[in-house]
Amino acid sequence: NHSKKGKCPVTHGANTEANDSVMSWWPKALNLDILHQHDCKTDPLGEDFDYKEAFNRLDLDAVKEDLKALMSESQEWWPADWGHYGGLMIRMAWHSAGTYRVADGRGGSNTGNQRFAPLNSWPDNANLDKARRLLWPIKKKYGNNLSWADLIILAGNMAYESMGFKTYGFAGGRKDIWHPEKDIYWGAEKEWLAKDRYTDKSKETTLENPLAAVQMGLIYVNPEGVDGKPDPLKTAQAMRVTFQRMAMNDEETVALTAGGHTVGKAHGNGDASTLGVEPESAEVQEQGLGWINPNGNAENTVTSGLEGAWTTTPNQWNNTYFYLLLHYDWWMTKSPAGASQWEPINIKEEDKPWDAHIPNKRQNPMMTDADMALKFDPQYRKISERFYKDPQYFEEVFAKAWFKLTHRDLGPKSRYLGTDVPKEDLIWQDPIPSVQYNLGEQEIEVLKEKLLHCGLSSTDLINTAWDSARTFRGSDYRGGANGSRIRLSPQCNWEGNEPARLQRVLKKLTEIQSELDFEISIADLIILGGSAAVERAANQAGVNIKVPFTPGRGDATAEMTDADSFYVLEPLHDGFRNWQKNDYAVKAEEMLLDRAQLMGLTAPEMTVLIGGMRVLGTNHSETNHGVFTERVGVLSNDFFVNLTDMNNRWVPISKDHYEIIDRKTEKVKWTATRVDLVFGSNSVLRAYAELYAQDDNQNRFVKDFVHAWCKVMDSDRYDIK
Ligand code: HEB
Repeated sequence: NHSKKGKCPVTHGANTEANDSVMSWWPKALNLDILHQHDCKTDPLGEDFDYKEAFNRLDLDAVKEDLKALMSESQEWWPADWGHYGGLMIRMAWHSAGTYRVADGRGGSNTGNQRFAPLNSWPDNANLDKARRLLWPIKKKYGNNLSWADLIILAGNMAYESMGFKTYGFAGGRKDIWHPEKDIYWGAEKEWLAKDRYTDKSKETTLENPLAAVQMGLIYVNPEGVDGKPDPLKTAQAMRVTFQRMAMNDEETVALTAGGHTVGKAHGNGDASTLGVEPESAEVQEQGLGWINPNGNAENTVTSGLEGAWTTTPNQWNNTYFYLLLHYDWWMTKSPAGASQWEPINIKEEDKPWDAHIPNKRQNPMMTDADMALKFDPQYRKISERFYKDPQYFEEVFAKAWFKLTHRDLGPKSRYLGTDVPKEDLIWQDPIPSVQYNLGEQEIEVLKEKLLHCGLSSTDLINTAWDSARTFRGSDYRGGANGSRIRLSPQCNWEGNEPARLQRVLKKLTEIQSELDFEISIADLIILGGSAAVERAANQAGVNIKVPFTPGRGDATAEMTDADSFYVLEPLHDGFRNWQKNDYAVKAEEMLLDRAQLMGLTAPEMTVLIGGMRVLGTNHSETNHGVFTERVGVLSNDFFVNLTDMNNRWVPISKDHYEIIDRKTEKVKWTATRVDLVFGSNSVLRAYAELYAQDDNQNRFVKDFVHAWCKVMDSDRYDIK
């Protein structure tokens, strides 16, 4: 596209535009960049910056007062509807949180990613650039102590508070990123609002997983109906699927939608086609704003294209949403911008909201197809009627659902910051009891000896530790070894956890625990056992190294565990243990990469872990794939030495399996999977494999393995970080 480059009078040799990446020649290559996003070079605050400390210095009450005041300080460049920015701020907060999906925990409000593409330019996020710009004076004032990510959610809360709704609480702790995420799969489409996310177009339930929005560029569902065709019953199905994908049940879905649309309005009083381009495409003079309206704003604002408020009093919290929805009949009509929307039949004059900008003029309220779904879908209807009759119950459910929506991806309560954290434990926070004991060096050494001579093999100890820790995902901070939920259903029955062996190990560990004259949790024992076995394996390789262990993990009970919400953490593959539950369309190495990214590993860490796990003999169901060594159990660099040895050749024997053959003798030496061989074939991974195969790097290999091992074991220890 850029023939202009050749003609450029000033030589420039850098690839300065996004699609000039050298890898665009090989679009199917593994994108290892996802392991190295948000590195220290993009972050101007540097590695020493501690957001936890910074946030704790913040005068949260002062910020809250400033935010409440801002709500009614209308700015000429973007006049507030009814003199109040509440609706706009709440929509911004909801769209920031609403990208979360349970399947992989990615998306959500915890990074401030709405500042960047693609989210800053999604059609559904139109005019939220104005909301963030309105907040800039507050961000500027409180600076590093208040991240954009936290500010966006807090602004939503303060919008509600300033309109008379008491929120359930607020926790800080969302650290900003400084460039667009590379890991999140938002869908394969190359076109906004395209229609190809369903394997079966007639079934809303066949929405491609993990996606939680029905079309590219939307947060959830199309407000004008599925594929833009109004049909509240169909829309209800699409809502059910998308809200479930973010862990919301029917009651929460009705509460959120109604509570959201109790305030604010939709904007479509004009011709949407005259709007300027989205922020990411806009000219420099627009200064990061998009969707510029040639007809000005205020009463002419165009956002979604729908036009009107939902209630009589759009800048006050009350129950009129359900009154209007259920009391009146509604008919299908078009907004001035031509969007499909529902309007009431024979509405009383005093039930109409005032115009948001023109004095003394009343307007019809409106409903989106999604609002009508709350009236026509039988299950939603029941809930709507209950909420209508019992406003206080509606408030309670909405307050908790809003808190969950805006905090779910922040992780467990131990990550929450600030004075407004609700005291109560909530089941979706995966609570873990804190422990009181403190173990000394001597007790730890005694325990290690016991564990190494209790009759369990090193493999038993290492695998159990690994399995209990590997569920961790940095996307929403769920999973991990703390809580030892591997003891509980459903985890103890997951095929990936080899239930029979797991039971044997847990039984032994419980025995050991009961014989001690001091306290230690099973969660700690599991990790200590694995780490002691790794230490022994390192020593057997001739490297004298200590594997650090930090006690303090608690044991959760079944009552503290929302068992139904754990299916998303089940490993369906684990490249580190060379295993796949089924045959998948996605290549094994891509699944490994996805997992490594969720675990927060770098490419060298992923590499060294694979090489180490193979020679330790940790494969699931004791297969020998990739175990390129004669000394199984010794933490040697043999995997890399043999993988890179040109005396061998590699022959495919089935879709995912290979034989390693001695070129001279033609004997089969070992077998391997794609996950093993990718470390010799991918040019970047091979570079790391060669590094660890080098004669001078055996010590480094062991040191790096131990470091990466501990990183995985401690990945959920927010109490010590
Ligand atoms: Fe909503 C607005 C849709 C949910 C909150 N939304 C809105 C609009 C639309 C919608 C279309 C308009 C925009 C403009 O401006 O134009 N939503 C929707 C849908 C759904 C929803 C489809 C699914 C069902 N929301 C929701 C939720 C929430 C909300 C959940 C929260 C909670 N929204 C909201 C608000 C608003 C809106 C607040 C207003 C804004 C302003 O005012 O500006």
